[in-house]
Formats: sequence, structure tokens, C-alpha cells
Amino acid sequence: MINRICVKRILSAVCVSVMCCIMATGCGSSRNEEENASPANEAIVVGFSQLGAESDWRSANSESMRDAFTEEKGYELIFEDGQQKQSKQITAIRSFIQQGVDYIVLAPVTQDGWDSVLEETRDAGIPVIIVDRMVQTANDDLFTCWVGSDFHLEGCKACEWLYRYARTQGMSGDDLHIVNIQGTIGSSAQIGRTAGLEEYSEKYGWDLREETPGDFTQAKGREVMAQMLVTYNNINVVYCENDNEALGAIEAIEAAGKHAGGDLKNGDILVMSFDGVNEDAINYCLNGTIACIVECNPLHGPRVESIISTLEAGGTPDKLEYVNETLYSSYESVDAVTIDSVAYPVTILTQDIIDTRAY
Ligand code: GZL
Repeated sequence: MINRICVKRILSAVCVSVMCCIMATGCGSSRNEEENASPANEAIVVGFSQLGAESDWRSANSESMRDAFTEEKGYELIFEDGQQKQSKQITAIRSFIQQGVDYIVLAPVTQDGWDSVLEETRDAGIPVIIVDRMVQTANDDLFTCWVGSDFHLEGCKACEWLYRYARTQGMSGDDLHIVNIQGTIGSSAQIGRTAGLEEYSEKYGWDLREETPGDFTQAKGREVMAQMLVTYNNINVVYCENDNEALGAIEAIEAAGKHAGGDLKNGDILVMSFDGVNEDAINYCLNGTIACIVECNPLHGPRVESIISTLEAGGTPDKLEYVNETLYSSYESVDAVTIDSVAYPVTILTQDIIDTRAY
């Protein structure tokens, strides 16, 4: 089926030719220029299937998308909230096809189960841009491109930081007793971050006691941490796969009369997190309650808009676009981490850095 963009371009060329003929013969319609606007002046219609509203990261991501695709910039954004359900996202995508949108943007709740609906978008000739989490498909021609984070690298950064920090505390591998409050099971963010922890636990001989889903929410993070503190009496590291879970874990740690911090030799529980979006979490990182936060940048709106601009101009965007991200900590003893011979500087957090961040 001819790609919609090609059809649109042909229509634009035909309209321009007709307009030129009409103007040349002086028999143009009495309607004003606005009403005779060629398709090129039509809004670009973008259907966005957002996975939900589970976290501060997600809210920032949705805001970034809404800010990027405004009427003033020539877009019509159709925003559908999937409420954490793949079925709702698939329904939204089918609705976008029926509405004949120009582009579909998908932030997939989990990575599997998209082949069938992506075949329908291909048959409809509508380009699909995947944003944030990744999809696992039999044929990656089913989507035009993806932009997001390298979640496995994020996990490795967190674990390399932990390895180096433990050494400054004179602690070796088997001194660390770790629990993992995981993100939404089956999401590429959870899969990558969990894989990093499991690889490093194996490599350094860490005691990884339990991994349990916290669904990227504060309430579930608190519930899971409370249960873990009852089950185990030697936890000294909690690996939270996002900030909202970390806030819940800190609530549970303090409710149990324990202390979240970096003084491992005196019984502190070291809290680690991902995102760096939630204001309370970044302030906890500033005062040391959270030992480190691996940045996961939510501002994908401008990146997706740049991809669509490239496509509109007949260009070919990169198939995979990874976002560069840092690692925040106020513990000055670890100033960088090295993964596969690449050094990643740690951003030693200050109030000025917090005040000048984009989100
Ligand atoms: C990661 C994103 C994750 C965040 C969570 O890119 O998909 O989902 O880490 C969010 O905060 O809920």
C-alpha cells in the first residue's frame, strides 16, 4: 500500500499545480486563500498511545509529548492513556488507524505482544515510532524507529556504582544483602535494570535475597519493602527500579525504625533508584537518604518531533536512538563508573544542579 506520506505529497503537488493553473487563468475560487490551503498546510495528525500515569516520570513524559505536538506547531495530537493495559493501547492504535492519522507513537507498557497490531499499522501505511520502552517483534520493520533509554546500561551503571561505593566502605561482595523492588514486569525498563543487577550480583558474589515487582509505584514499593523487612533481618541494600518505589521503600524503612543512608557499617540501608524526576527523590539524593539515582530522561517530546520532521522531509531517522544519561549521587567517594571500558562520570549533586535541571 502506498505510504500515506507519499500520497500526501502527491496530493500537495497536484493542489499546487491546480492552484497555479487557476491563478494563471484568473478564475480562482472566490473562497479566500485560507480555505484553499493545500494539504501541506493541514495539521500533521499524531496518535499517541501512552501506557499510563503510574509515576512522576510518566507524567513528565506525557507533558513533554503534549508540549512538542501543539496546534501552533502544526500538529493535532490525539492522546490516549492505556492505563497500564496493553489491550487498551492496542484498541487506541486501531482507533488511530480508523481515524487515518499521519503518525502513530507508542510508549509500550510491556515489550511483547505487538506484532499483530503493528502489522495492521503497516498495512494501513502509517509509520509507527516507538518511544521510551522497547517492543520485541518478529520483524523490526514493523516499526519505523525507537527512541529511549538503554535500560541494561542503566542497571550496570547502578551496580558498578554500588561495587565501588562498597569498596570505600571496606565491604566485599558477600557483605552486601540486596533486595530488588522491580518495575512493571515485562517492561523493557524492568528487564534491563533487573538484568544489570543479576549480572553484577553473579560477578561480585552479592547476596541477592529477593526480587519482587513494585509496579513503579510508591504504594507498592512501600508494601513490598515492608514485607521484605519482616522476611529478612540483614538487608543493607535496596535496589528500586524507579523513584516512586524508592520513596515507598524509605517510608517502610523508617516505619521499621531503620535508617536509609550510606553508613553500611552502622546498619544503614543503602537505597538506590532510577529516574531522577520526582522532586522528593532528587532531594533525598541531595541529602544522602538515597545513595544514587541513575538518570532516566523523560523528555522525549522534542526527540519524537525531530523524528517526524525528518520523515516529513523525506529523510530516514536512525532505527534506534539512545538518550545520553548521567548518574546522580551526593556521595563524593565515587566520581565515575566504567562499563565495557567506557567511563561515565557521576554528577555529584548540588542544589544548583537541581535548580538548573530541565525537569
Ligand atoms: C523508563 C520508564 C519507566 C520509569 C518509571 O523509561 O518506562 O516507567 O523508570 C516509569 O518511572 O513508570
